[in-house]
Amino acid sequence: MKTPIALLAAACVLSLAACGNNEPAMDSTATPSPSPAPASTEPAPTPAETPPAATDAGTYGSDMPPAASDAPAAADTSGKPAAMVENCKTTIEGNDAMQYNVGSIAVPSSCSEFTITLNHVGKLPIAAMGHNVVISSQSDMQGVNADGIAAGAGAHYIKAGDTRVIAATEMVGGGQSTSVTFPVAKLQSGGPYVFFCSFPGHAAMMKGTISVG
Ligand SMILES: [Cu+2]
Repeated sequence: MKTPIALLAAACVLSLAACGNNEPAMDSTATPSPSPAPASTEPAPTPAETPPAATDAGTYGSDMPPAASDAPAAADTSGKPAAMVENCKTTIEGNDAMQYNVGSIAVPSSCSEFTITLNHVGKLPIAAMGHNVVISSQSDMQGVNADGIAAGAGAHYIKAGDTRVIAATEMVGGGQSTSVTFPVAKLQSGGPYVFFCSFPGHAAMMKGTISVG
């Protein structure tokens, strides 16, 4: 679909007179508008039309989408909201669609300890859709997760004595809750830090950032 737009833009460049005036060439439904602005914003079906078409059409070409994918790996690529934090505690949810309801947790620096409660709001049993919350540095996440999976369900998918684990809840199934409290000082060196679910296959989707600030 981008080629026709590009051609259209090119056509506009070639015939500035046609594009510059207020003739709604493509827009049969537009109400008559006295607006002096280039009236191309209303009928435009794609972002390619939003920049000033006359000057930029040639240089912008097709790469208009925002560069969200270039964000650092630790960023909240999920687009999920931040957790609600109150009294040095937060409650987050996991569901049967293998998702947390938040993408980040901001721990107030005034807290000496912090508590995370996980409510599994789904219905599936722990063996099929277990969830937990594990905190580690971002760089340790993959190793903690891999070793946790190797440790198995009986170990709640956390390797016993794993010193890379800053905090971890138990694994819970649908309708269950669990929580963990940990010293905030553990998050104040060597970050960035992440939280994730160590159930096999879940960390790819169930992860977020946790930071003190
Ligand atoms: Cu999970």
